[in-house]
Amino acid sequence: MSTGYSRWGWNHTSNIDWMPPPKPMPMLQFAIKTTALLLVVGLLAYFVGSPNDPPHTTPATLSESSPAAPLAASGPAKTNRDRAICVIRPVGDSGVSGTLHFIKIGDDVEIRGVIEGLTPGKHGFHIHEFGDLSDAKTGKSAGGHFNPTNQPHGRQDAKQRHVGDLGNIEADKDGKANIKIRDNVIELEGANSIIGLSVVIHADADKFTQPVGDAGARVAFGLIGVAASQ
Ligand SMILES: [Cu+2]
Ligand SMILES: [Zn+2]
Repeated sequence: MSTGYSRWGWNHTSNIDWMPPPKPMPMLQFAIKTTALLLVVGLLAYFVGSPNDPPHTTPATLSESSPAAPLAASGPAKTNRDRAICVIRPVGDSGVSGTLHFIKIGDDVEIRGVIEGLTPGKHGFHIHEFGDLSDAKTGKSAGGHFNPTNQPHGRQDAKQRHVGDLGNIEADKDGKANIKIRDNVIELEGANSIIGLSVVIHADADKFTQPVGDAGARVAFGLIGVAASQ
């Protein structure tokens, strides 16, 4: 055995030998010694620690993790982006509220729902660019019309329109609007996705004038989110 290896042991002499190194210890030798020491400490900790609770930890860990495994395997791995929902809440004290469902049908998205508390007649109905409902006094936090393609404002069926331009909804004499609008511009995925944005309902009719249709104040809005179920 060489001198270097003889210092490896855990005997008294070798310890004394390297504790106050008479000459600078070669880095490799130091590293080996440190590693060996850590290894021994680690192994000791392992062998001392594990017999204390052997039957408990191992099966417990197994039984805790085993229910999670089938859950993860059978859980919804797909993205559920063919339905969205928007709960409409009043802006200010308008009292306008309702729920809208967005259903992907082929290349279209159909919007269905009922809005109540409106004044009878037509009301501008748009997707606005932010899902920010923090300003419920004016609705301004929702930003402007969703316009990712940088087009002028327009009718729903116009060639040029904001993606968010969905025309008007119409309330009956009781202030109730039954909504069924089919659109082939808005989407629930991709560049024209409206998920995370907002629906804004206006006090007046959208007159399709520039820049945003002159539909007046915002009377209700809601955040568009992924729907919970199919
Ligand atoms: Cu609007
Ligand atoms: Zn617009």
